[in-house]
Amino acid sequence: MKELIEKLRAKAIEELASSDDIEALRIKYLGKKGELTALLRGMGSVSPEERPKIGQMVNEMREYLEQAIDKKKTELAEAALEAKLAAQTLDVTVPGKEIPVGRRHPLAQTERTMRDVFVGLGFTVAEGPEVEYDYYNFEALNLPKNHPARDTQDTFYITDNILLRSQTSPVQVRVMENKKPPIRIISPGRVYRADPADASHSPIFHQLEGLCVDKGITMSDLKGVLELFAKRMFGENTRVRFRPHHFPFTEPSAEVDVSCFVCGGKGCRLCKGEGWIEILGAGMVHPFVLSNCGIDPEEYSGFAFGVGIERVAMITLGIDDMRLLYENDERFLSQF
Ligand code: 2NM
Repeated sequence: MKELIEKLRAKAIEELASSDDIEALRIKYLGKKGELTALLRGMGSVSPEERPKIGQMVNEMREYLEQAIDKKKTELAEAALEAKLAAQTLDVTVPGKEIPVGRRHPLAQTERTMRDVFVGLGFTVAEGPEVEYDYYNFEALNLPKNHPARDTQDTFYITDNILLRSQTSPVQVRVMENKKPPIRIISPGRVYRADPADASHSPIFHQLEGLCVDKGITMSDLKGVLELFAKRMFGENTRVRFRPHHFPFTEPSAEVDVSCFVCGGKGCRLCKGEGWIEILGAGMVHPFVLSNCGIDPEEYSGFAFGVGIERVAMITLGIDDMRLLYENDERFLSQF
C-alpha cells in the first residue's frame, strides 16, 4: 500500500510537471472517481494497525497534490498573461498616424468665393450645356458670321452648327429665352477655346458670367455690383476702373481693372508697374441680344459681365503658371 502511494505520488508529480491541462490532472487524481479516491477504497485490505498511518499518508498526499495543482494553475495563468502582454505591445505614447484630409481645388475655392458674392446679392446660379449650338454661342449674341471668334482656328467645332461653348453666355441666352425679367443670374462653368496651353492660356478654362435684366437697369448698377465684387475678392480698399472696349453682345462695353491689392496702385511686380490689374469684361446687354431672346429692349435693359476664374485664382493665390492648376500635383495643390 505504501509503495502504491509513493508510486502514485511520483507519477502525479511527473505528470504535473509535464502537462498543461491541470484540470484534467485534478480530476484524474483528486476527482470522485480519481486514483487517490480509488486508493482510499482499497483501505479495506490494510491491517487495522497500519490504517491510521496509511490514512495519514493518503491525506498528506491529497494536500500536497491540491497545493501543487493550485500552484501550477497560478503559474500557467501568469505565463499566459505574460505571453499575451508581450504579444500585444501597445504604446499609448506613440503619436497617432495623421489621416490625410483632402481639400477643394484652388479653382473650386476661387469659384465658390466669387459665387458667394453674387449669391449674396440675390443672383442665382444657372447652368447649361458645354456642347452648344452655334446659335446660342454666337448668333444670338450678335456675333456676325465673319467675326474672328467664330473661326475654326479659335473655336472647337463638332459639326457646322454644334461646338464646344467658348463662353458661358449661351447659358444666359437660354435663361432670357425662357424667363421674363427680372433676371439675376450667374453662370460659372467650363469653356473651350482653341488656344495652345501656356502660362496664361488653356484650351479648357473657366468663366463666371453674370446677367441682370430688369426695368431701368443702368451702367451704375453694373458699377455698384462690380465694385462690391472687387472689394470682396481683393480687399475693401480696392478701387475699380472702367475702360471703354468693344464686345458684340454689349453696348456700351468696358474692360474693368481693379487697383493692385499688393501695392495699392503704386506699381509693383504683380501689376507690372501699372497699379491696375485687368480682371473682367462687362457692359450693357446689346438691344439686339435682348430682342433675339424675346425681351423688349424698349421696356427692359440689363448689364452683363464675364470673369475668368483662373485669372482671379492666379492673382489672389499668387500662381504664376495656369498649367499648374490642371496637373493635379499634390505638392502644388496642398499649398492652398
Ligand atoms: C463678357 C463681357 C461682357 C456677357 C454678355 C452676356 C449676354 F448673354 F447677356 F449677352 N453674357 N455675358 C458678357 C459681356 C461677357 O465676358 C468677358
